[in-house]
Amino acid sequence: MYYQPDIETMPVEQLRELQLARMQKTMGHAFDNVEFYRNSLKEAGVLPGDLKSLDDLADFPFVVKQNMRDAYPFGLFAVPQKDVARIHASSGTTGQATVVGHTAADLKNWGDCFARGIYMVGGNANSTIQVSYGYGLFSGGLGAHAGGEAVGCTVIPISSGNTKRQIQMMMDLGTDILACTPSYALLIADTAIEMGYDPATELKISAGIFGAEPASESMRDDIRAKLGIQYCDVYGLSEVMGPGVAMECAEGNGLHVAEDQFYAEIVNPDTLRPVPDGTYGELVFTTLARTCCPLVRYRTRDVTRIVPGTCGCGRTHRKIDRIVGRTDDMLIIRGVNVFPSQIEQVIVEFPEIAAQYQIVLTSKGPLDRVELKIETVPDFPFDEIRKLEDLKRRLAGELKSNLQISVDIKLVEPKTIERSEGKAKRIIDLREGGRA
Ligand code: DLL
Repeated sequence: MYYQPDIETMPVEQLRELQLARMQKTMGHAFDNVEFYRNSLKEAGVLPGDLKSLDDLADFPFVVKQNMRDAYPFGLFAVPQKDVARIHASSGTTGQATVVGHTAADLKNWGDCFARGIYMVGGNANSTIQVSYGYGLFSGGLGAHAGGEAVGCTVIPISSGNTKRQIQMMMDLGTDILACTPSYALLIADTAIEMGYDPATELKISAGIFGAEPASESMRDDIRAKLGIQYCDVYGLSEVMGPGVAMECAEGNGLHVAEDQFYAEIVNPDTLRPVPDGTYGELVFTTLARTCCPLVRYRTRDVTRIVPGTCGCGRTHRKIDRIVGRTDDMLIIRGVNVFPSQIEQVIVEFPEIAAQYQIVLTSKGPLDRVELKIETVPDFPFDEIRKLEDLKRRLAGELKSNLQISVDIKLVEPKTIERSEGKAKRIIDLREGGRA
């Protein structure tokens, strides 16, 4: 079942034609209405008319987050203020926040994109969706909310927080679909278990739409098992729209990009040239239908690849793999490049430890010290020193041989690492000049 079958299963050739026509229109709209684009295209020696094929896009200049900061607040808006229906903003922990506007038409498209994901998990107008993403300037709450309303679901706009009440509502109102960050899903599951429920059998919930942060395979498995649900990974970013830019169907193995709305490229982060399908690189988006803030080649900094081949679900839109890291998240530890996802790959091989971890980076003289703080699983005999030491030694050995760096392991008891109701903080960089 598809939410918009004609669009979602459009023959590929027709889809590419639609993308090109929309891209040309977007380029013209951006050029005509946004001074930033007129300048950046001129500097790069291209004009909207030079875009004659999708491949020509590679000759156009990029937009980066700093451009958006510099344009604060309205510099990248392409419509008059009377047409701006809503504003969202990114939290901006460092530097200037960025604001993004949406026209009524943009908001309608957004709701439709997220609604496709609700169908991917078997939802429909009979479903009750509990939206436990934060509401407000963050795009999670209102984005998922719009999807639920577009489908005609019963929407519970509970926002994040007050976890026991979340569980009570799920029980009392018969929630079918939960939408929140993966870390919050795990906190909800663990809290339900603590309250004496078996969420997998006692809650009606059949699916979760989880995103806004990376989740390792083991964390996804943990959530799936504890809640007994289909896991749908939802990707998005406020600059490009919000949740629903790409969503994972029941086949798994990647997220379908809403290709009628967004054109995805994967570029080599060093050369900035597009790479072939299947190769990892930085994800770049060009919006195809946005009117308020059209974006041409926005560098997301997220690292993924296009999953080659077709999907068994019948949708023709290309899939991206789950996000494996960010080009700016890459840790440089004693000169070695390390992505947090590489550490996760090692962790999953150890059944004695849980998916909850934190990486703490400190300086030890001129050297970086890396500590991996990680929880053991509840049935691990935490008071048996010999077993603890043995586990530490094996884990450190495995990390050393996979990542070429020494990591101090600090095993902690279950439920000691702080849980998050929004995005989890997994990296704590306390090095001089680090991103604390
Ligand atoms: O996090 C939008 C969103 C809300 C997506 C709810 C999904 C669900 P921002 O706050 O602008 O927007 O953060 C965007 O979060 O560039 C990624 O690095 C990360 N991110 C988002 N979704 C995923 C995901 C929202 N499914 C940034 N997997 C992005 C991994 C994700 N990382």
